[in-house]
Amino acid sequence: MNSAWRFLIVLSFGLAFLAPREPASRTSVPPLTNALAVTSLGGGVFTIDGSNSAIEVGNIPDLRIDWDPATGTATLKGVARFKGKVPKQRKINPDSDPVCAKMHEGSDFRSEAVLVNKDGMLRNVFVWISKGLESTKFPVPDEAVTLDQKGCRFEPHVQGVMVKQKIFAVNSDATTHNLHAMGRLNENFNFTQSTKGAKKALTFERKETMVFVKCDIHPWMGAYFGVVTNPFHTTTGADGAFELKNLPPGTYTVSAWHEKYGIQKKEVTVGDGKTEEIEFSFKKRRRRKG
Ligand SMILES: [Cu+2]
Repeated sequence: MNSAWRFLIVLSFGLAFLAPREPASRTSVPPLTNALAVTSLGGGVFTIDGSNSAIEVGNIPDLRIDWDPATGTATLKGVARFKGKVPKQRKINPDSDPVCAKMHEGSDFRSEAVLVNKDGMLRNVFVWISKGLESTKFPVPDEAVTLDQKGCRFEPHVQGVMVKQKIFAVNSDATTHNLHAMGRLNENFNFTQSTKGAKKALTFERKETMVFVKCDIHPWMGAYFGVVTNPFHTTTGADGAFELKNLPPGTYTVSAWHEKYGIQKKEVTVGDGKTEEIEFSFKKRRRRKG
């Protein structure tokens, strides 16, 4: 064995030791300190073997090229379908808060985890380009997104945002709400908004799909953010449809996530000026026997 090979083997072992690992639980990862931060910024990353299981080597310059909107000629669109018997959603009892109880008096107040329309289309599926745009640097959008607390729910229930994009947390209810983020890589902010009209600006600093936000006062309230590094993300509406427009032609992995039914990925190639259609199909996971 020559010395060059020996050097590479030693280097590989050393780097494998440093490589990020999937955290075993929400609490086991020190926030923002490990090599995942490098990946999350989407900066230039050296890989040892050229595969997707990248081994990162410290902080290196951002080698990405700036996004050129003139290249955005392609479209990906499709639907998220639900297969099987649609589960009945859990009924929510808001009586712990008289303001919430009053707002939902006489209504059928239920969980919005699984919303399927009469055509079997699934709502609140977060869809985004998860691979294929690593070499492009996208500006942070000027527009803010809003997470409203309205009718004792978070609105919207699922939405995407870019890293560092401004998020306004708003309270539209005449009662006190709390926003408690439960991300693994992002700061777990935790604050209350006690007056109607309260508004606070937030950002997520790290790529993370998904970040759960809950209200510690009303246990039925939950929302999800997909925090991504490109603007090609969306959430399926009541018709289960999605569309990603102004995409540069290329080959991409499109990911689709649902809070109960997990994540699905599809690889798709779309040409210059073309539209490709994709369908995601979600079904209830089987419980393992024994
Ligand atoms: Cu609340």
